[in-house]
Amino acid sequence: MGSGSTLDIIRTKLSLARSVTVLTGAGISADSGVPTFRGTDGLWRNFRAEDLATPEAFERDPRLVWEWYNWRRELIATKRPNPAHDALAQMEQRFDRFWLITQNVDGLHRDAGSRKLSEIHGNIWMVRCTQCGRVAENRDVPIAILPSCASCGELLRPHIVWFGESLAAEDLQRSDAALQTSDLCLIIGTSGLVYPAAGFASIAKQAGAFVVEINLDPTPHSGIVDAALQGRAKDLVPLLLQT
Ligand code: BV8
Ligand code: ZN
Repeated sequence: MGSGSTLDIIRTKLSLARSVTVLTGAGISADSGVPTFRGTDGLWRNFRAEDLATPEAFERDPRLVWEWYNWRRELIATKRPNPAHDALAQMEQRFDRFWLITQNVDGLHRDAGSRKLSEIHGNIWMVRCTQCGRVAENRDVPIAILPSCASCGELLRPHIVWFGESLAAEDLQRSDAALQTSDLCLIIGTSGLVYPAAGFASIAKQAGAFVVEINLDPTPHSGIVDAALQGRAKDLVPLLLQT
């Protein structure tokens, strides 16, 4: 099917939907200038996210991990939501039952005005004490290395879910509830490689949702989705809202 008819089908599904769930990944922020993880710009000093975003890496070399996060904080601090983020914030207003699940830690959905939102991998502007567990917002760019807790003085870590760490139970429950009850599920800008998020499209599909993938390239999801639009999120997502 040409993308024209596919787009019409998706628009019709959206106009009839009573409950919409959206999952986003780094691809939606690529158009804001935030590097994706597995694209050509996914490396930093020849490390990969899987090497640095782990409790073991932080245990071994907290300075190196904080330097990586400082590099990303400095970069993300200058980035703004793009029309795809804006369109999803508008979509939230149009449906009584809408939920946005993001794997991104850049905070751009929140900046765009999204509130019905689960940041399932955390947020780069939040820090957590390794000792007393206190969570606080910290927007220092750069953050002093090594940062210490205002309450107990112990070492702070990013309040981000690393590989091998569990997602927050509340985020998992809220995401599952949304996926189980949605009749339309949009999967935008994710390579579908990282679990449990990579399994979310199947959950929605099994629950009877019409599942749509928006991505530059085919992904492991492509085999199970009901419709796919190939292209940039900033160009395609706003088109969904045009009647
Ligand atoms: C868990 C925070 C269980 C870091 C992230 C072996 C050892 C240890 C663990 C595992 C293992 N094997 C499997 C696992 C589980 C592991 C996992 O799935 N690993 C993968 C690599 C195989 N998962 C976990 O560890 C998770 N926890 O399973 O816990 C458990 C249970 C009980 C007890 C203990 C543990 C935790 C996963 C969270 C990891 N943290 N981020 C940080 O960001 O600082 S994941 C990281 O990848 C980011 O969050 C990112 O969002 C996420 C996924 O990547 P994508 O968002 O998809 O981005 P990517 O670059 O890959 O793709 C971009 C896509 O966009 C592409 O498709 C591209 O085509 C497209 N695109 C590009 N430009 C555009 C576009 N599309 C549209 N428009 C454009 N312009
Ligand atoms: Zn503390």
